Amino acid sequence: MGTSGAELSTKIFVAGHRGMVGSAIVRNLQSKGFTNIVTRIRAELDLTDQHAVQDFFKREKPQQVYLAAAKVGGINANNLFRAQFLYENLMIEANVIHAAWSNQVNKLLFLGSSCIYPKMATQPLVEDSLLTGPLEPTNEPYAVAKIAGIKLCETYRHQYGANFICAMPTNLYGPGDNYDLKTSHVLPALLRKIHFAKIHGHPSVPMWGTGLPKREFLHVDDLAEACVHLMDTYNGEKWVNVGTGEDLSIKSLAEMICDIVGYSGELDWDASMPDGTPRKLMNIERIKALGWKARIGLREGIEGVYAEVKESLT
Ligand code: GFB
Repeated sequence: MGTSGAELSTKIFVAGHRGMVGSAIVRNLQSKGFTNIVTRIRAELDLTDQHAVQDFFKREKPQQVYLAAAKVGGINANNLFRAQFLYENLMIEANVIHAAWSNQVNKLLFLGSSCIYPKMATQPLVEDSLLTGPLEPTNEPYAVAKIAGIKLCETYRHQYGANFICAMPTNLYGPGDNYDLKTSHVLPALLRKIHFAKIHGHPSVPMWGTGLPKREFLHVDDLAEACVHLMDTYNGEKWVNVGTGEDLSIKSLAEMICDIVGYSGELDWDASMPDGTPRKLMNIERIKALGWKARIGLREGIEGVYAEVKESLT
């Protein structure tokens, strides 16, 4: 293995293994032959409970931690459940990062989000644009929590020498996504809505916003590969953007999904729903220089996901 010295028997805690990101990391580690992966469902370990997290780390003594546990959601969930997005994410990060340090974890990878960058930051978003301007209001609580997570890793590194690193993924999709239309991200929402309109013969599909904002989408299996690669090879203080380097408008995404699903009706835009950030394309020079790039093209990735979930979408 690489510079982090991970052997296949390294005891690895994947926090959030039931989520889309955590489950992809577990799949990736298993495919590489890692044999000592520790996971806990929420009923066994509530990550917002400081004492429970401390007890767990004391008992299990993991050597590495992937911190993929988080309260996440699309623009509507972020906007509505503002207190929960701030409180739960702060608690999870503070508890896990502190317990990892106080129980001598060798290395931890914290997962953030592209929404940490200012709403009007220059595109593509470079890592150094953090805290240079105001955040997008719809997801400010989530972004503030994720920025706090980065700062925890940075300060535990400075004060205690902890090897805690951070990855900042762009918008993600893939197996295990959330298809609840009230709380989901845009890509699964569009797959479900457009599929529904097709099978019920509806002439149009209700869409939120103007369709003009641009987003970058990364398949979660590509992200998992990036995380395992960073854990293996990267020991830097600076957080690392993870994306494809390409974006498209929400309207173009919707048209691509109509094409994949085989739907030829209209898109009915509801401008009373929020657009969110106009654009958040990642600058991915840093991770490219570290030897990683995305492999799954957007169309191919959506086709794969659609084939998997099609039967269950109603
Ligand atoms: O993935 P999403 O919900 O969140 O995408 P963000 C929102 C964009 O898609 C907005 C449009 O421009 C919406 O107007 N959109 C159109 C829809 N139709 C729909 C729909 O049916 N559902 C949804 N959800 N959107 C999230 C943040 O921002 O990005 C999180 O809230 C996180 O904090 C995540 O950072 C990566 O991309 O705007």
